[in-house]
Amino acid sequence: MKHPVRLERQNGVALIAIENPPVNALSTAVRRGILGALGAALSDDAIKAIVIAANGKTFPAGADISEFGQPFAEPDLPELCDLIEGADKPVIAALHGTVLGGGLELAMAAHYRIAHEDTKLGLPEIKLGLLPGAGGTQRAPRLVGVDVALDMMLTGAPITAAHAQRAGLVDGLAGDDLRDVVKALAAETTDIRRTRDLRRHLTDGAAYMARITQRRAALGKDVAPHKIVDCVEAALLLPFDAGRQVERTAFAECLATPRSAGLRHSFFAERRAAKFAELAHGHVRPIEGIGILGGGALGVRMAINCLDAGLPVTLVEQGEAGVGLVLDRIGAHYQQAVSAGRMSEGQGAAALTHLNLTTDFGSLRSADIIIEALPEQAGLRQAAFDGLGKTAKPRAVLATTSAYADLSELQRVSTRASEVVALHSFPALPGLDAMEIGVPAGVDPAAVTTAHAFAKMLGKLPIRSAAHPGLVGAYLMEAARRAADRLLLDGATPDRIDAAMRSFGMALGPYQAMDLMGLRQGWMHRKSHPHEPDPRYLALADRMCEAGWFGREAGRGYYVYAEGETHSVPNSDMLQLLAEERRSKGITTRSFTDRQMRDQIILTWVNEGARLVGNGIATRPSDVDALLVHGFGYPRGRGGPMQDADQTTTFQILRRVEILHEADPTGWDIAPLLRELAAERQNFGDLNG
Ligand code: T1G
Repeated sequence: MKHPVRLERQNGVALIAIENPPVNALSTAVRRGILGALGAALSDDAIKAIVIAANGKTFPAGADISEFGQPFAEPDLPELCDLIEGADKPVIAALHGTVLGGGLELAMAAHYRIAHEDTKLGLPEIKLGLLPGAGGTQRAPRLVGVDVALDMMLTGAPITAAHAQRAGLVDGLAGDDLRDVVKALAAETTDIRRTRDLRRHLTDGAAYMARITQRRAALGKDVAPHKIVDCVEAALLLPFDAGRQVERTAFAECLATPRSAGLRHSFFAERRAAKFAELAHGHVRPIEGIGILGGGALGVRMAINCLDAGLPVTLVEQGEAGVGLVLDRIGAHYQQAVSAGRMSEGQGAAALTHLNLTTDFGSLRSADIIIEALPEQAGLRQAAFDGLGKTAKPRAVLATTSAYADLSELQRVSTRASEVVALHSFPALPGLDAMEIGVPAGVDPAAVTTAHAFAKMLGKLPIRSAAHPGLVGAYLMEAARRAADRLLLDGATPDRIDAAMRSFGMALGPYQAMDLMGLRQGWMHRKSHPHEPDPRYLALADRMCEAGWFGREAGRGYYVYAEGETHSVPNSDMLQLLAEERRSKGITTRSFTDRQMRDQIILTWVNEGARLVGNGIATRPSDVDALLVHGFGYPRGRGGPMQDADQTTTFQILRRVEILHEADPTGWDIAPLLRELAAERQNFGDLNG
């Protein structure tokens, strides 16, 4: 392994150059390298000043997050920062890229900072449930004052180099000649300005404390924000070293919280999920035009996503009236965006100029990706793919939005087996940015990488599943529905279950989510894939669909959605059907606590996730987590159900599932992988490599 830190000497200036791609994270090896180079430079009488810089795309973007939770290795970053600050020769940091977290803390410990004009600087530790633990809570207030310091730490949002200069975080800006500018500056610098000694932002104690009090009053219940304010308060009230001790203790407390573990798990789960195996050898084809077949809710939403990403769209809908309706819906979306100030009139008009609405199926022939967004109607999708196989240009990616479609059948009818994938989005709610890409056997890697690139262009998190048939999201939703339905059968109600899951932190409860995504798809799937006879099967969703209660788009599902109303109310007719179902099965109802309902659903996801990983539909447990967080609104700070399960042991999880199985054998088909991991005393995290 190439040494991650190099020391160069020139004209009395030592350059400590960090090289640890991709983001120069301050791993143990990098910290050791900096320590060694610093020691050599300080002991070399020919060296008058020191520059710390980094090669590659950025100055260190933080401590190495993958090292947290592992046995600690010297030198620790706070001590290294203290040594840099304590150097008896001027130390200047040359900043570029995204200087974040521990990387910015290292820079703040230098005596001066010069940044490339495009640099972004931030303290995003709060996004990991942490706080700047290498002196940042003590140095930032001394450099930029209590307001900017707290803004940076409590929001985690980066600031521009120009803002940083105005605030006093950097001393100067440079262009692409940054390295030379800093070396020249170092050659003429003799003064040593230690951040710990700066007092100008600490002189008005009353004003400082007023800001501390004001910020503290606005905090929620999470630990890290309170600890950040405590540390910044200590920067005023205590000597520097004492303040650093307060910070050290506070950092350890944050690191130990399940929330931080969950957020750090999510950070890597999202990046792991997006690294499809095909990226290593498939190339991305040009994506210049998108074809969409079907102008229902899914097709309209997909068209808007594409237009917002600047992609020209040809959308085919049946009949002039249908085309007119689609234009009204898309036009209304942009009208609303303009009136809400989210875009200008010109932007709205420009988006619509990239939209070609037509009834002509043949207009899809030029599209690079064609997305079928048709309703779940027997035979409709097959006919569409038969037509696409005859119409689409060679090597056009043919995608269905369906989570239930049998992709191998679509490969067959289209005669384009190497180009067929699924592209499934989730309810249009904040944070639900997953796009599940279903990849059947025999697909060209270039088709997969092109679909992956398309998802990223839409700002989605691509998550791969080996469609079998049906996607991971569909199986997880069906599993949650089955588990929740058994609670309904025994006495719970949809609104109680939904409320329990929302109080757990889910964006939506399962029945709200089903109403939002529509009940028809699942119903059509169940009709075409009859389940094993099960005396405890609740036919409620099927009967609702027979009555046309398909969910939100039909105005009625588990809830009734009154026109123009912002909130929905439970569908009393559905509750009648539920009561009939219970009577027909001779059920004596019982009550459930929120915790019982929540555990039943989460354990279902853990068991189903284990089944999906075990049979290869999901690539790894953390993909199941990423899908539930970014597709279903599972609280990101918990990491996902598989991560939650790893807070105990698979042995204990198996025991709890076995107890549920004993009480309701047809409701629990224990995943073999869960048994294997429990027997091996392994956890799901062991499979996330
Ligand atoms: N540690 C380890 N790996 C990291 C990393 C980090 N800090 N940041 C990124 N990576 C990996 C990432 O997993 C991926 O790996 C690759 O780099 C590219 O990342 C003591 C406690 C810098 C804006 O929170 O915000 O310092 O998938 O896909 O879109 O006070 O990465 O290629 O194997 O995101 O160009 C504080 C987190 C840490 C910054 C680049 N720092 N990183 O975005 O690439 S805690 C952060 C980011 C800390 C101190 C505290 C982004 C980025 P792989 P990427 P990108």
